[in-house]
Amino acid sequence: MATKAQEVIREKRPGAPEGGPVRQVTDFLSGNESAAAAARDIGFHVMGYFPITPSTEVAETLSKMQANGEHDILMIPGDGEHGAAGICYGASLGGGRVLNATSSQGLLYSLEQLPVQSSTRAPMVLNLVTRAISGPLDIRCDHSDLYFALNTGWIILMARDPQAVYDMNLAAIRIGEHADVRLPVMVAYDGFFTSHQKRRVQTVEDKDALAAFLGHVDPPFTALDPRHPVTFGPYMNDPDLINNKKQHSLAMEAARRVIPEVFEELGRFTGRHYPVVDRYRMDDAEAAVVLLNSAAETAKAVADRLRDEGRKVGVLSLNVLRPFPADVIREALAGVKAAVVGDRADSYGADGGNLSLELRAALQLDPDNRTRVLTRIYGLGGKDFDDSDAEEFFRQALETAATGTVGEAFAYHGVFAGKPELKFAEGLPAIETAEVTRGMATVRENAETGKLDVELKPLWALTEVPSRIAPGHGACPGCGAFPMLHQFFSVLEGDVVVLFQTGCAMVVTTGYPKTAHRVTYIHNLFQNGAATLSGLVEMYHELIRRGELAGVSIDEEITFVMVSGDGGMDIGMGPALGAAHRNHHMILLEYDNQGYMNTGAQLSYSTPMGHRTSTSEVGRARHGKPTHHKDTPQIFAGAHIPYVFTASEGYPEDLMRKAAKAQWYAKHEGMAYGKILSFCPLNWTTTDDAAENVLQVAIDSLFFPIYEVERGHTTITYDPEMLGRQRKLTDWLGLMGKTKHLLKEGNEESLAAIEKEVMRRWRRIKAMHEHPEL
Ligand SMILES: Cc1ncc(C[n+]2csc(CCOP(=O)(O)OP(=O)(O)O)c2C)c(N)n1
Ligand code: SF4
Ligand SMILES: [Mg+2]
Repeated sequence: MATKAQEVIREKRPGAPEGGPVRQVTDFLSGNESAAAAARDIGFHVMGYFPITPSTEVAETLSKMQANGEHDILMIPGDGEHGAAGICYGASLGGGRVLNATSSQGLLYSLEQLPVQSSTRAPMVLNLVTRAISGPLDIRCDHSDLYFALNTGWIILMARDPQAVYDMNLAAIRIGEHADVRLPVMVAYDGFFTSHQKRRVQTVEDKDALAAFLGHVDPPFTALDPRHPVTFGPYMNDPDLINNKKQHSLAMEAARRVIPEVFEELGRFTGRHYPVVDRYRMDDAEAAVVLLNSAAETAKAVADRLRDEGRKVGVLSLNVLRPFPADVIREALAGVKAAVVGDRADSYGADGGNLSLELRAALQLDPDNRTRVLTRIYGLGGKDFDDSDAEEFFRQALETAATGTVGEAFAYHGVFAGKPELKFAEGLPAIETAEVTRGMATVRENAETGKLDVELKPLWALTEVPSRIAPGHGACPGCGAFPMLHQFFSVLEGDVVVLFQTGCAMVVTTGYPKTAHRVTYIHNLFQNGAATLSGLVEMYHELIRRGELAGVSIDEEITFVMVSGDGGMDIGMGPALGAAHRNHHMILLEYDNQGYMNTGAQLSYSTPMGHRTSTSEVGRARHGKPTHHKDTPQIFAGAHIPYVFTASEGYPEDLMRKAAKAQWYAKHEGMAYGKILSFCPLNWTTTDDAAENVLQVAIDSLFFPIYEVERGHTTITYDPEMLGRQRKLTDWLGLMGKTKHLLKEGNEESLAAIEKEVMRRWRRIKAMHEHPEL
């Protein structure tokens, strides 16, 4: 019997309009733009997101649209995808419509939240723009992320082209919110192939008709009705948990029925029809190729050609991956003698990826099954799947159909043995300890002040220290990250091991098979670098303690340095603070370029208020980032590590003195953290050679105070006020394209808010400088 809530839902769904498809407009959109257009048209209440290539553009496009007043979705930037998924989960418990978009590591980082959401039956839509998962890092398409989603309990719709992305987003609302289903829905489309290729896409023009099609759903339960309190997620174990899971399974079964119903209605509404399984020239096919998303479209063109030659071939691809349409597949393959199933990800050790394994399982339920199945792992890391690949798949399927025997049931397609005779080109030789141990800085403890005194050799002498990062990396001209890293590293004595978190400095220095690093370098994803390095530091000390690292004494200790962008101090803040609280002997060095630059200048929490980024656009309805910049040095000061500093490449002596202190503290007392303002001409929109002036005015306008916190005591090491060099904040904002709008009429309020906050923070630092107890 239908519940009250279900009756309400059904009542409010008038369905497709009578008399043909709804009024639509034709646009020329990429897959990501289609997802954004669908989001705009659906009018989600909340979007929680975190940028990751190739899905970032969904949030970026929505940000542009928002600045132009085209929608009013509340867009909440997460501190990482785990946070974004949490935001989405919370928002969906409130009952409105919720959106997210992610890829690859983003999906994996949020993975543990996904079953929490599906098991509490909280619908939302997540656009998964498929991309290879790390490691090694690769930003291009395969389905290794998607396959991890299969056990999350989410419905998964597949979108083979930008039009399907738009349509599936509409369908996702109806399916997920259906009273018998109530599950979150993923819409999966191929990174770059679909996300970035533009096609003609029809979007709904008649917004009232769309609103009627989508209907309005009062959720059966909401977390926002205090008169009817609800417990979401009680502690539960045997025997309730298994019953709970059975209900989840029943919801998936209901989706099996609901999805074709919704697709049919969508077909009437838009004129575009989506079967659960797309059968292309399958009617009398004897040999088939089974593929997901864009690769299936390539195979279709090849199938046409082979059909012209009289070959009985067809292409099967899925529009729905969860629930897995086993019955439909079995039926579609009933007359097929051989099928090559292409998996764009491996399930290592299982002799197949998930698609082929599930397809095989579906077939074996038919006692009369005669279809031979070959699994081919293809297209990993964005490797193209072109006509010749499809031809090869058909050839293998036809051959198996003709002979009735399967040669190789499982194989990788498109790999090659390489040329073992070719050796790696030798990189630059390792840096000898003596080369970099030149006594450039002499550090002494000052018993009177309780601080360290540093004596530096003249600056010119430092230029003779060989760089631990070789020239020839691929950073933009004028990029500030490398001059400042060079300044910092040239003071460090002895051996150094570095860990770079994901970001510009990492990406531009290690394009396989080359590396610009002349010391041992580790990359870990930017959510976990600090934890990784802390493990290595402790292993090092443990090996020394046990006498298992021959001949190493404390005086020749390795210095461990993690290099992170400001974005890494958002998503990786938890592990970084964990490392800080454990006080490992290491340095955390943050180059702050005020955004996620490597992925195209999205806002980070360190982006100052009002600054334009690709996710805080400027337009008539929005004026840049709405919140103030994160005060990361003060967060680390609050963790009471021995040494915290800020610096700028514009004050090399100050920076180098601080580098020497950081090394001393990392060696003798524990963690040192430093934030260095790092020039990014590309995204700050300045000329390449503007670093000196822009950084100087950032400091003189008091936006970026230069100070250190040594054993809890704050010292301002360059005070523009005292030196009579203070500048107006507007002097700084006027220097960059990303902030010029703040000086225009209509931004007075934002400007006043920024000025007030900058002064408040400066006064606080000043007070701490003046009062040793603060
Ligand atoms: C879990 C995860 N989410 C998102 C990304 C995409 N991503 C890689 S680097 C980066 C931005 C890094 O910003 P920041 O640390 O400030 O370094 P920058 O690029 O500015 O130098 C993002 C969003 C990723 N690789 N992994
Ligand atoms: S985008 Fe900015 S931070 Fe990244 S390499 Fe270019 S200048 Fe440097
Ligand atoms: Mg950055």
